[in-house]
Amino acid sequence: MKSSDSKSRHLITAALPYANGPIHIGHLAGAYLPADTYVRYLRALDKDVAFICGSDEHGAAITLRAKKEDKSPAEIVDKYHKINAEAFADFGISFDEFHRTSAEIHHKTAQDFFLKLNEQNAFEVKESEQFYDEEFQQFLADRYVQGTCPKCGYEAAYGDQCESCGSSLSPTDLINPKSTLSGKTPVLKTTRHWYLPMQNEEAWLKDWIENGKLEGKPHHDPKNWRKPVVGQCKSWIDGGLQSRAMTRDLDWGVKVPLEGAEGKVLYVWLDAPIGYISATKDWAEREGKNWEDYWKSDESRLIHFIGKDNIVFHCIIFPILLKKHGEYILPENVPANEFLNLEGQKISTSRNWAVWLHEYLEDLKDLKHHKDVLRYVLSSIAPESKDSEFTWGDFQARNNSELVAIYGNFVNRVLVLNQKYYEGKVPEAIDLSEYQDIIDQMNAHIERCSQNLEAFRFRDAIQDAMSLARLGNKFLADAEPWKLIKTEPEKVKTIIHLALQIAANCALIFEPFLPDSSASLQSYLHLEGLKWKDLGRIDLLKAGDPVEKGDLLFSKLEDEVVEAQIEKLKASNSSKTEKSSQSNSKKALNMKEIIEFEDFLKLDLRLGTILKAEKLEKSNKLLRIRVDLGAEERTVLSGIAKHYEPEELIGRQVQLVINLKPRKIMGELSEGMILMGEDEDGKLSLIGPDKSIANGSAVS
Ligand code: B3M
Ligand code: ZN
Repeated sequence: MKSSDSKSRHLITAALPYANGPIHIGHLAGAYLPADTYVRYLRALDKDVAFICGSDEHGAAITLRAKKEDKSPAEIVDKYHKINAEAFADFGISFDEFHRTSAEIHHKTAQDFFLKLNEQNAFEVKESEQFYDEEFQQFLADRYVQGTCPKCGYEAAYGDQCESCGSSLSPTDLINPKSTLSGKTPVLKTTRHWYLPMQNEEAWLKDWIENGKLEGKPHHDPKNWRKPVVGQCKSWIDGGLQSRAMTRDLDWGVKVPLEGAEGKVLYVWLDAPIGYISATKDWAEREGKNWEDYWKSDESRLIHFIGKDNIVFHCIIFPILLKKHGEYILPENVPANEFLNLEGQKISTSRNWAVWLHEYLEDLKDLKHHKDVLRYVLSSIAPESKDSEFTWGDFQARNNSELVAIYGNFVNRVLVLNQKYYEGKVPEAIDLSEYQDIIDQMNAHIERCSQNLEAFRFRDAIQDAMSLARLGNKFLADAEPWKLIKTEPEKVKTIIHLALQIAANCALIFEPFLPDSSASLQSYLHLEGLKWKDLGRIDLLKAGDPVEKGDLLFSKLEDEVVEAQIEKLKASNSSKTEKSSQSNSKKALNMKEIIEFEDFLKLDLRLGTILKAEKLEKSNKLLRIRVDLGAEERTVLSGIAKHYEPEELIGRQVQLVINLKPRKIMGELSEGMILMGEDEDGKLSLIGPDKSIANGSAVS
């Protein structure tokens, strides 16, 4: 039996993105695009589906962002919730609900859930010493502490996780911990929290993950889970689970609804997954449905689409909470994706190394069906079994040589020929028997596509759909109806008839993947109300039915557009490098040997103003520079001709070493050295004073 037939209701969730920044292609490829494709497939199967998502508006990710933007957390979540909700809607991610965890119904749902667990004694209340920032008078949970990772030595690891090696950490594991609020070393202070003793749950979790069994009964087929997901879970369980605090000392979040817990909120990773439940309630109320049919019934299947960094929360912690609560179903599958890299580097928000969805939608809007193009590329390179890579060159190639040259070309050709030969009316099929092999191949591609969708293999599934378009394109090219139209008009009718049926099948099979272009094609063909079960039919169009000539489905992407995107990426990245190289203290400094203070004092450093600068005829590197040092003027030769035009330098104040032994360079005497900053790529930059200061003043 197909997994989609095993239950009558489908609850599909996509990770709630933090409302602390915009959505980029990594997020899309990780969770939202595969989820949307799957949901569209289920709807085409006429299934009862709830597609649930929303903004995650709590946790340190939000409060730290607020601090950075000098806004309140509420302003931050309002801003990014709006941006992201709009970008998802514009892109055609077809959520039934895009909720937010700041909603009242969510606070209530999360608190009730917590209370029920507390009544069942699911938590241990423990006192422990935690980091505290005395200056800000705040406990420092998770991302509020940074320090050196004890596992890999990365110096900017967070208190909950090292982003370099992926280890999960406690703040007190960090070497040389610093508060991210004050930058100071925190002190330890006693506090009380509610802990989930996860070590007590290992046995059933192991049976559930490894054998797909729950309380001895089959729950899901473990073979359907992705290997990296099962692998990560197993290594967590085998490494031994520990008690994890489910509350935090923070003033932003869902308040712990207990006496004596003032100033405490629920841990964001307790509250956020419950967000799926509150969002479902909100949707059900609006749609006149019963939310419990989706969360508490054996007739419902729960599927979580996430990125790999969320695996432990969705496969271990949330299932423990759901099971302890007692009334909820557990996920049937968690098809987590690996990471998408961009042009050879990790996507990074802080370095602005990303393709932002809202910017893509604007920048590429002249490209025909540009949303579908991004969907096509991201599905084709989906990081399902390992990390994958987005490059603009590959994006262009897939648009031009697949969408334009194969699918678009096929559809356009058959529609134009049909217009030309039959005034846009579907011709009769005189004898299809000669083409049985084509029909068989068509059905094979459709069958494979369905199987791949059932197994969450979107990368293969979209290629099956493209194989159908390729089949149509090749069929038309090989049959060459334009050569036969005079001599064998009956045969040409059959060819065009069959090609139109293949185009109609393309319009259906591509719908979950490329909804916009599919809708255009369906409108050209006047197809309405067809479903996935209609795929494979060769009577989707009847002889005599009118069809339009339509527009080209896709357009060529020119080099300039691609180059502009690459430039944009590099430019925004380099404007941030200054910051990132400071925070990325991991990079070796390659420091020279230690010197004595006396050695340093030997240098005579002064400030001077450039009076004159000119190129040296014999050199393309050197400039001859005349500098005013107050009491005297000097001529210095400096190797900055490639970095500055002489005119730019006049009037600039610079730092010089004035007691360097005069040197002859290319026959001319240089009486000092101008100090310069030099980056990794050898780019030079003058180092002037912050305010103007008398020429000849000492630098020390
Ligand atoms: N907001 C983490 C993330 O964006 C988190 C997911 C919550 S899903 C319940 O990676
Ligand atoms: Zn590490």
